[in-house]
Amino acid sequence: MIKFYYHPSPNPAKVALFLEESGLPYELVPVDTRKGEQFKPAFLAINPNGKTPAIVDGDVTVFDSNAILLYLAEKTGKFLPDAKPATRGELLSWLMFVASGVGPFSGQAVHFRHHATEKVAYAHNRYQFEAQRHYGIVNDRLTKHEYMVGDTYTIVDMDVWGWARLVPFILGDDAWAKFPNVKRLVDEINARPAAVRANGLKDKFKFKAEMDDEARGNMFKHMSVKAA
Ligand SMILES: N[C@@H](CCC(=O)N[C@@H](CS)C(=O)NCC(=O)O)C(=O)O
Repeated sequence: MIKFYYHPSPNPAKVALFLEESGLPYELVPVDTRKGEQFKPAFLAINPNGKTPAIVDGDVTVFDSNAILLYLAEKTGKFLPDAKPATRGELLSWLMFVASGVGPFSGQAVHFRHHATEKVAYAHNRYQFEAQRHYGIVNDRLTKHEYMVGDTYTIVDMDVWGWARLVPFILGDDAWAKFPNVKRLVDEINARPAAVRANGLKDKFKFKAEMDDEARGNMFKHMSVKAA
């Protein structure tokens, strides 16, 4: 059975959604990142990057939410668009766009909006601007197409959903007004029974909720470890 290394946060949520959508049997393994469990040697052997999600499927180990989505889609043949080369090009492009753009810029936008221990206007403005720019591109895409790739719900929509559920937290309470088609997709996915089950996984364990000194020490290593 697939072991799914999970924390209730945006990147693991995408994998939770795929697993629930596909019906693949899996065992949930909690990794409490605010307590520093991502740095245990046993977990670093699975993901040297020390971040969730990761999966172990027999003798196959995959880390990074985007790699896991592609692996699981190819394994099951589910939630992929048609196999035409042109569509495959779109799938890979949008998957990498979310992996290298939407995810990292959303993460940094959240960091400087909510967590930075000093207010840094330059960093805040840069990451708010870049995160908004990325959601603008997704919104334009979803203005012309019902789903991100092809005419059907695929892993790219799941990939977008992981972070886009949190648009008001990332960009401010009024941000949805700028991205109505991203909201349409998020609302549609949130209403799916698999998404309700994926969202409910967080209640299966008691994860540390406080963002206190212990959590900051584990999540924001630059505060305690100097760069070489
Ligand atoms: N590119 C990775 C990013 C993974 C990532 O940043 N995971 C976060 C949760 S959303 C995490 O585990 N953070 C713990 C830490 O940074 O120590 C992916 O998409 O899986």
